Amino acid sequence: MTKRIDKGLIAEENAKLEGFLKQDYEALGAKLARENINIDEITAKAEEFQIAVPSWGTGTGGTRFARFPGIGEPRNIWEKLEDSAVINDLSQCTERVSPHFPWDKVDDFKELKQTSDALDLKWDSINSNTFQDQAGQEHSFKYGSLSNTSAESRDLAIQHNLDCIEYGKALDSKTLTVWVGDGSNHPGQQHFQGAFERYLESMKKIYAGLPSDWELHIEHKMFEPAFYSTIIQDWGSNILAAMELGPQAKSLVDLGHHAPNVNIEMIVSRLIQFKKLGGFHFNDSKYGDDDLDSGSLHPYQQFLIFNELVDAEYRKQEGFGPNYMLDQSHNVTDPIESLVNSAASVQRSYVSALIVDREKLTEYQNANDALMCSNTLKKAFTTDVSPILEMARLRKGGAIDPIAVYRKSGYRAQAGVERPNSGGNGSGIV
Ligand code: PSV
Ligand code: MN
Ligand code: MN
Repeated sequence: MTKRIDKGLIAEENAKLEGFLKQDYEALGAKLARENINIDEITAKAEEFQIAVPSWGTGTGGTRFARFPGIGEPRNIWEKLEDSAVINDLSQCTERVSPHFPWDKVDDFKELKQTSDALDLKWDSINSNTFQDQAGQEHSFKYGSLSNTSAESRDLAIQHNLDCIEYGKALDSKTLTVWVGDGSNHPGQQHFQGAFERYLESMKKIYAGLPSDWELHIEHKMFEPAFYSTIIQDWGSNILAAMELGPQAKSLVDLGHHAPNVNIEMIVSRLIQFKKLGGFHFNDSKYGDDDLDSGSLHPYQQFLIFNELVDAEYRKQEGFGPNYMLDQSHNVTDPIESLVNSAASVQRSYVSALIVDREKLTEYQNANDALMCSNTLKKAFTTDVSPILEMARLRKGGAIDPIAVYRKSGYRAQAGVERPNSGGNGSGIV
């Protein structure tokens, strides 16, 4: 097995930076104290923060034009777990992995659970896949899965989701995430209402198979692979489906799945208000579902989303507790580095939102002082909370500078030796 990141190396590298970190942390602590914020309380919250890593994200992504495999890519779910353990060793905020079936091929789930336990990893939401046909599949998903006009194709898709629940039980997961590629490419190709009725009928059968302590997360996406219409194209259809199914069904927000310029943070607020916010797939984008690294382009949007999430936390909103996950495609970077960076970027948004002066914000809102409302948010956003993130990692045994430690560890080069011929990421993208 590829070695984890040596704790000794982490300690050695941390020792070089600890003195500077202490100075920066004290300076930030003094600044925050002037605002009546106790820095250690914020750091404790940062230490609690967790975001799941997608199993498919540990391999190099690609486009429909090309994929350029990296060195030593994981060849199976066991190797993806090894990489996930490394990400968590360094970041100390990614102890959960979200699998995707059947991309992740597993014969023995008991063995897989033992492996994840040994690596101190847990399982997040189970992702089903009915957006492509598998080898030898009897009834195709070419014209849809859960909404297909063919009952045989629908039954196959339903059964796959029920199987995913069983896999999840073995892994001690509590959530099933359903994203389907169902839709149409031509006006008139599909009867909108008929297709949505078939989808709901299928989803009801999946919902009926959910254990009582599970949630079913519905992921919407505006376009792709269908380019004219998509069955769950936006949060409207999403919440309608979730409401129709029942309290265990909630909506999942993937940041790249909206029309350009849509106010995602307001969608988040609406979903929170109606107890329908199930979870997130974090990524960033410029044009569409780009799946770029979280916060690499729109860190303020990410912060504004966390402003809503922290507001719900602050108000102790009933039924609030979404799953956080990354869903990215790493085409030109080492996926481990991107995932470590992105986890920290999302954690940063959380921490920045924690230092928003909510009492003042409410006062300004009630007084209709638009400028000061905006300034209150900007003040938190522009405060550099890096020392808090670094201290949280240090206190949990992670790396102050995770990318530097990772590069020094030589993990990727070693993976290249131990994983020969690793040309594929098992994600089905070629
Ligand atoms: C679809 O674009 C999506 O965001 C869904 O979450 C899929 O399961 C995932 O990407 C796969 O990459
Ligand atoms: Mn997604
Ligand atoms: Mn996507």
